[in-house]
Amino acid sequence: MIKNNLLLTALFTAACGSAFAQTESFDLNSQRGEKQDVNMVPGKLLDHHGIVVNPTPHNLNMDMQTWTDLNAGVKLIDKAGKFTNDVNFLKQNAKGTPLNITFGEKLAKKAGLKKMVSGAYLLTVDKKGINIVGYDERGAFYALQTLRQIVESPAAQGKVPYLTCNDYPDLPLRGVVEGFYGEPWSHQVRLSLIDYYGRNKLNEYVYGPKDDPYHSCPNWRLPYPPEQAKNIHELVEACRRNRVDFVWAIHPGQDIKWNEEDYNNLVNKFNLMYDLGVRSFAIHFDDIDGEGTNPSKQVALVNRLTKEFVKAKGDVAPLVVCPTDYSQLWAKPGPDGPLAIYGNELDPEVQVFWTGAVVCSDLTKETLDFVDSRIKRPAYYWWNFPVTDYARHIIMQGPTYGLETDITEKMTSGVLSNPMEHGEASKLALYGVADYNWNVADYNAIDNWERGLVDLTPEAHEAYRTFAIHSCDTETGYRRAESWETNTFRLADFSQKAYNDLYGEFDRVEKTKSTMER
Ligand code: 14T
Repeated sequence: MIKNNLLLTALFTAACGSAFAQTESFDLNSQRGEKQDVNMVPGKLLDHHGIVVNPTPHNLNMDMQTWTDLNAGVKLIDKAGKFTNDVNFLKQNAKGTPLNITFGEKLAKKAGLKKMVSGAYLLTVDKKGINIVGYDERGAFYALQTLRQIVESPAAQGKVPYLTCNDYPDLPLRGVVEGFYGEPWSHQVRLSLIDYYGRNKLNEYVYGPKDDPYHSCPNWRLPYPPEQAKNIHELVEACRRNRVDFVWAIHPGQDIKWNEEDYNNLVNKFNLMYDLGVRSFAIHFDDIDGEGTNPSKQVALVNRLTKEFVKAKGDVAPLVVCPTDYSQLWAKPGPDGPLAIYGNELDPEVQVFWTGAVVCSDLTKETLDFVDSRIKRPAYYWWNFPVTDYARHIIMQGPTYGLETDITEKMTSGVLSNPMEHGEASKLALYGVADYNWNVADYNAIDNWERGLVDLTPEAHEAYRTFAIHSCDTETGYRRAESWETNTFRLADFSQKAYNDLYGEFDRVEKTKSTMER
């Protein structure tokens, strides 16, 4: 539980648009200036001719006249022996269609992959069979996800059209931060979500639930109890299977002392996590006050850990850090401000989180310009959507939108979504986050939402849609379009038709629960 509930309630309300103060140091006027416009959802429904792939591939060319039937099975040729467990969606048969999987930079160049980045792949289906060349192992795994989605599409049913798919991700870091206040996700929900990340080509899961006492105060210095340690090891393994990087985050800032003892406490905890299999780490300095907020000390700590832990281990990824000034709402802009200190002093390999103009806000070039010029690197966008810890009455089910579609990897290293404490119910939003990160320019929020509803509830998508369309807006926080197909009912303009329409919709809403449970 949050220690200071009252303070946090005030914090949440302030952050997302009312007149309460966060702390004395925050500027109330700028908080009042926060927009409460409800923007319409961009995009439109497309016809996918029965073949649905998420995230939307770059360059998928299909010859719908010529198909290969895989119902008899495939003959797996997997020289590296890495994909035995990834082809379970196909029957295997020594006399079946050859499915050849290779990966590596050299092979990728030779095969003509369009972008030499982690996750890129070339998938072809022709008379010789199915051929996959990944830029790396992750890329080959993604090619299999594309193949699986095509084979499982309504128009395919175990067959696959001749095709070429020369595909790659636009943004390098794509994923989820379990970073909300409230009940952390259960182990089961986490495992289910990790599979979902893999299927949708998300590659990063930052573990940082605010109310895990071993992540934050008071127990960040202590080892996890055995049962929880075992679970974390299992999460690392699940991430490995899904080619997702598991990033374990620590939130030590509220009571950290800038001395040797606490430095050693931190390294000790990292070592315990390393022993559980963790190879990527983050340090969150958000939502704290006092000594811990000192940006020079934060930077010195992260640099020292980079040298004495990350580099010394040799197999640990560059660190990720969330500065205390993570939003433009209170970030001091000046040349000596915390972000400038990060820019001037922080090891250039370290990723830095940023939430945008306010705490829950749209991804814009404007806010990235602001932060990138100061931190001197592309920010890592911590997107506070669909998190609802500041509006706990709602299950957010609206379209994933509010992300400008001309953003490049030079401006952000990627979008990391902070979801609801309701993990399963967050999948619909993550379907969009995955799509956006992979193919920014083609992102179509409405179409993504419509596809997501069907993907998650193939047999009950109409009922799910009815529930979802009326469960989008926070009303006071990050405003979202809601009920956009329902006309406002005004008593003054009463007509039998208006009455019947509204009554019919209420009737459908009432039935969603029983339909979905069937
Ligand atoms: F680290 C950050 F980028 C961040 O967003 N931190 C928290 C996050 O854990 C929380 O889920 C999110 C949405 O409520 O916002 C941040 O928490 C806040 C921010 C505030 F401005 C809590 C209270 C605030 F007043």
